[in-house]
Amino acid sequence: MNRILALLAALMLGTGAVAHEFTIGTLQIVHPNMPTPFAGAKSAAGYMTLVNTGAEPDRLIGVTADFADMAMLHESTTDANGVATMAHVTALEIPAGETVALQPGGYHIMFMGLTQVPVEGDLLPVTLTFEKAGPVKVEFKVDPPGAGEKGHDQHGAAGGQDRQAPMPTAGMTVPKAITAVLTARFDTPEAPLTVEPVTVQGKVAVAGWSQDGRGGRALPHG
Ligand SMILES: [Cu+2]
Repeated sequence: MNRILALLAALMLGTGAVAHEFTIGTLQIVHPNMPTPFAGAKSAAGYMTLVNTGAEPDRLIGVTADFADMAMLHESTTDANGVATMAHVTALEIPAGETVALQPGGYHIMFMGLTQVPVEGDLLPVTLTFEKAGPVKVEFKVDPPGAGEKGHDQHGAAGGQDRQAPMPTAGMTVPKAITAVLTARFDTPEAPLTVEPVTVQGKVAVAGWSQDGRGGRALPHG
């Protein structure tokens, strides 16, 4: 069943996307991909489908890539008022026997501070670390620009803009990095963004924000 889901997920990726996959233990990593970012982009989003065919849950707890200063797991959500927010997620659970999709508008890997220009067709080496299965080297395929990039633009609280502001670099603390990401993504001269102190509680980082009379908390799921 999961095998079929994985294949379906791979097939539904659209024209031009050729599926590939990697396996470690009972985990399948189906078609890790990055839609070609805009020219001059400082960051890019990556997607994939994770299938756990085993009897035990596992968790994605780390991402590293040589082609970016920093790679992070993000979750985009849109509330009832259509306000999009994103949050840094420190771990993503893949329950036993289930499939978790990283896709536009939801979970994604964000590669920040690109140190090389991704070109369609490239296979970019990335190391994913799972809590139980351990580290696995995969290749993110650079796919045609498409829906993925549009989905990622919805990070912009002020209407989906993506200004590609400078992204934080390695060496920052997690709270500093989150504040920098929120500010870079959402702050505009017309609607200045206030990011309240980011607190890290165990494995959960909480960022409060307010902008233009609205406010909220960017909360990763635990
Ligand atoms: Cu993101």
